Amino acid sequence: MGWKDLWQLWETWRATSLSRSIRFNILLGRALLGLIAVIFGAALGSCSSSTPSSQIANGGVLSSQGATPVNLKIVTGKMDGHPGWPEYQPSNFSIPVDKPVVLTIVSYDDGTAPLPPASPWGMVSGYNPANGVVLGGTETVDGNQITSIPNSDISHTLTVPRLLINIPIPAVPSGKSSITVTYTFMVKEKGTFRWLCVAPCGSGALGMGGAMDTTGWMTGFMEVK
Ligand SMILES: [Cu+2]
Repeated sequence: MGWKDLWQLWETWRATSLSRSIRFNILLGRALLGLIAVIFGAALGSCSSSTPSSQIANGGVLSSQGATPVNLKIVTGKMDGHPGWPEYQPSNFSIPVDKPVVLTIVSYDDGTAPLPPASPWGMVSGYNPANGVVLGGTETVDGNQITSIPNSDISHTLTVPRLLINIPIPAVPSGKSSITVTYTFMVKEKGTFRWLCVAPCGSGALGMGGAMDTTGWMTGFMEVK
């Protein structure tokens, strides 16, 4: 055995032990990743189990049973003493975080503020995994469950852009003095979220001025706490 052979032997041994240690490290890495995945999965599991599964059915529609009631009304400009300025009362409201809420909106407004035919704001929505809204998706109008209102029948909306919440409110039909809309949802993130009406119910040529343009009338804040 000459120097070259010894050198060759050393190189071979080094190469195999090196690749062994790399292989070992990869295995160790995989085992650690697996362990992290298991722990993370368990944590996620325990988080989602804080929401009773019986409250979420039909792809996320919450049951209104046991939900916290929050009541709003929409009055006309005549009623609030500012003709042409319809108003949400109250315009600032709060809801509990991570709990089902039934929002009831009683509107006395029989005027429409039609949306353009292609507008998506006639559809009820309320699902945004990024912000943790658990739903929405349907609303009731005088007790009937619906998922959209024809754009030509819209009077107002309560829209929370950051949470992808959209609650269309139809005009009060003739022969009735009010219309009642309910919307059941849950927000899993604390914060102060601006809501607004997206139907052109204000003043000016486009209907976007006045009440539409003024916080406290057709726009305000929902606090989740
Ligand atoms: Cu409005």
